[in-house]
Amino acid sequence: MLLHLYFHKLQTCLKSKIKYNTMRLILKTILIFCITAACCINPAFSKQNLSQKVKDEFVYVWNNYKKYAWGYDDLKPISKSGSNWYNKTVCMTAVDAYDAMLLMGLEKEAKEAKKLIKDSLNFEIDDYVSNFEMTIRILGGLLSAYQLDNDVYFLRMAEDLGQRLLPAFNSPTGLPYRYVNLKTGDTRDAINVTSEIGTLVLEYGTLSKFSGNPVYFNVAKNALIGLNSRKDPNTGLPGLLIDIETGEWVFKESSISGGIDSYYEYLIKGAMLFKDQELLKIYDESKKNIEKYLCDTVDNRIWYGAANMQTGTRTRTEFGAIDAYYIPVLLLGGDTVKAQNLMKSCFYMWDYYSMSPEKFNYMTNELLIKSSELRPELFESAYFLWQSTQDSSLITRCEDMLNTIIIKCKVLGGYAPIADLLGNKKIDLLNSYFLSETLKYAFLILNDEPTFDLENVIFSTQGHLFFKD
Ligand code: DMJ
Repeated sequence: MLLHLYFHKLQTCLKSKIKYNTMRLILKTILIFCITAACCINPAFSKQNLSQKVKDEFVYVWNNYKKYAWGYDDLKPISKSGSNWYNKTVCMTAVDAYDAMLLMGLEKEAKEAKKLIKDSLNFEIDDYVSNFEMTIRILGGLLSAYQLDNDVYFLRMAEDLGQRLLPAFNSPTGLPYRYVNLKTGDTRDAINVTSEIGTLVLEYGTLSKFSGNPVYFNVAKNALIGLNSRKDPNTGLPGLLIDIETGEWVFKESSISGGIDSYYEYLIKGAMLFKDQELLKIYDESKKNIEKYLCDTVDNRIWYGAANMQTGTRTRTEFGAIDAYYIPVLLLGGDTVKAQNLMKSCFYMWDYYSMSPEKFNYMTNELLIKSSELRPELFESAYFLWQSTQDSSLITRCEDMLNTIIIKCKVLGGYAPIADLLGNKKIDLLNSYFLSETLKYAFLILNDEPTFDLENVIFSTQGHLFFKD
């Protein structure tokens, strides 16, 4: 019947010489109608195809990594090569992606990644590494791998890494140095970032749980408490940068954004994973201060800006892709309404630029940092919001977002982030979070048949899985 109608229309159009564009529009409408009808008749049809699509894109990236960057930390999708963060590889892409492979049931790829890790990962590296990045990506990846596939190798490697990172905490305040040499234990950079100090407790705490050595949990929790005790007594807000030798803030601007972000995330997630009332109390107080000093409403949309940590006065009205992380934080803290409102704002931002920009001014819509870096936070938020509300429009949204990134970022050597949303230039580096988070959360929301029971899981800031007791 439909086909008949279509051909009838086609004939009519040809006769009346309707332009090619009109024809395309009609054809597109019919196609959308057919797909929608097929999905309504069999909803499983749609979801199965969508989750398979995410898996296909994941495998596409992994195959390019194998071809052009095997053994390196990151894939460079434009120059079709690889690069390392330090003077030796830490197998970042493989370690970060491994649990996503297990979740997606990608057995062949998981075997390849595990072999690469076992053959090449060695922490005897005479270089200064970031305590934060090594923790969220490598320590988190290894511990998640251990919990999912029970191979004790992963735990042994996590313990080795944990031991090598520990000297970072040898400071007068107990707050960690930013960098530590994995071979010598030397440290550097006493000026550290709030999020980098406050985003360790999930991984360190889990290492304590499995190794039986409490030192890891203690140093990481101590860092969180240390940050809390140094918040401004007037506003209760933390700054962005602190001198960990003196305990003095050196950049006194507060926000929920990059540089502070996952500190808040680990207060609530740490409280939940370790049933820690002290962390919960700090989170609850923090939330009140955030609402009081950082939240703005513009045209019925809520945003979070930056403020002077001592006075609470607004310093910037900026928001960006990364800030959507606050939606799952709000959900975990029990504020579903606020989470839904912030989700609307984030979709507004995505729609305005056809992808989430790194930063824009929410008062003027001006683009401030023009790149769009294939970040996970919007998929992550949609997944957790869908979990708590079952709002199926979120699935449609994610499908659209997935299609957009396929169209805009897929290149011959993998996926490349956008350097400038107003132009065509791309960035020649695919961050490992694209596999460990972005595609993982896209898969989770678009998939119906989970391979693991995720009921008791807390996802780390890098998308790794930590099971509650
Ligand atoms: C990830 O590396 C982590 O989520 C980190 O905490 C900050 N955000 C990036 C992804 O955007």
